[in-house]
Order: sequence, then structure tokens, then C-alpha cells
Amino acid sequence: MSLTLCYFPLKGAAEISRLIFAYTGEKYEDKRITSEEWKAGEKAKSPTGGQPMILLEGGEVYSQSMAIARYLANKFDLAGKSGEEKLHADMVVDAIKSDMAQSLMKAYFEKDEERKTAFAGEAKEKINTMLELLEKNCVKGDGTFLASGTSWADLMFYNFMTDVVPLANASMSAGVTLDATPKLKAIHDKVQENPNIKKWIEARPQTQF
Ligand SMILES: N[C@@H](CCC(=O)N[C@@H](CS)C(=O)NCC(=O)O)C(=O)O
Repeated sequence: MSLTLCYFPLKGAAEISRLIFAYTGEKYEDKRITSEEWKAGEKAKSPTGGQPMILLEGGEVYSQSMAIARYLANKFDLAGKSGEEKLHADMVVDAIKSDMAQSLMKAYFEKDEERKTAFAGEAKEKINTMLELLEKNCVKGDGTFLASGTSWADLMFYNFMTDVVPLANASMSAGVTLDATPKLKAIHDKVQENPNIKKWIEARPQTQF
């Protein structure tokens, strides 16, 4: 039995794990759970009450998107080749998830127009600062964050630029680009050009989020 990744029919917090499966070519079941199914019984299966969840070969269920993605990165050798490389990859992933993506999402989902404008301004500033820092301090390889080659940090960055930033650019004129950060652009492009990733991007269900 292969691994089963469960999530709503969205890219959202499961897409980084799907990208890890896609990049490595490892087989899994991409189980998409509707809101109705979730409420009707699936939610009760999640150890921490949310999705995504992963069902392991032995039947155990685990949740929390970043714990699942980190587990897969370790399992499929995309976490980094040493303790320090793993720390480096985690640092980049946290900067993307906890700092950049979170500030954009806070603005994106805000209903009050005045607050939305203020949050969008803050998000833009945070992202531009973080992109400069990642460019300056965090790219150790040739088109990869790690010196040893592609890692889940590169896939996380690609996920952010491909699935999160376009929403913010379209709806809040966030204007986030990689024009001033050539090393980050090279990381994005290297993932985008990977044949397994290309295949997944073409084949994956089309969803807004
Ligand atoms: N910190 C958790 C958040 C989990 C979470 O809230 N997931 C949402 C979907 S993105 C969910 O399951 N919502 C439905 C619910 O909580 O019942 C993670 O990263 O996995």
C-alpha cells in the first residue's frame, strides 16, 4: 500500500507535499476530501483536527502540513544532506511559510477594505525585504538554496511564487516579482523546468487556491 495524502480539493497547504511527490516520482494516493465528507467523519480522523493528513503504509494517520512535507522530504532525500543543510532548508521554508505567505494571506482574506489595504502594504514590504535577504544570504547552490542541490526549500519557494503570489498580484496589486533577485529566479526556473514538475503542473486539477 502506498502513502495517502488527504486534503480538500485545493492546492493550499497540501501542495508542497504534492510537489515533493511529483518531483521524486514517488507513488501516492492524492485523496481529495470534500467539505461534506470532512464534516461527516473525516475530521474525526485528524490527530490535530485539520487537513492535510497523511495515511502511512501501516494505517497510522498524521496531520500538520509542514510536519508532513518535512517527513516526505526526509523520506525521499530532499531535506538536506547534513544537520546544517536541514537547518538551512527549514529556515528558508519557515521564512516562506510563516513570514511571507502568512502576511499575504492575512491581507488576501481580510474583508474590511481599509484594513485590507494596510495589510497588503505590510505584506508587500515584508515580502520584498525577505526576498532581498533570501537572495543575499540563503542561496548556497547553483540554482538551489542548498549547496548539495535541489531540496524541498526550492519546491516551497516555487509553490509560493506559483500558487500564492499570483493571487496577491491579481487581487491586491501586490506587484511581487523576481526581477531584482536573479538567484531566486534561477531557483524558481530550475524547479519549473524539471520534467516531473512540468508534468504535474499540467496534470493537476485546476483550482483557484
Ligand atoms: N497548522 C495546520 C492548519 C490546519 C488547518 O487549519 N487546515 C484547514 C485547511 S487549510 C482545515 O482543515 N480546515 C477545516 C477544519 O479545521 O475543520 C496545518 O498547517 O496543517
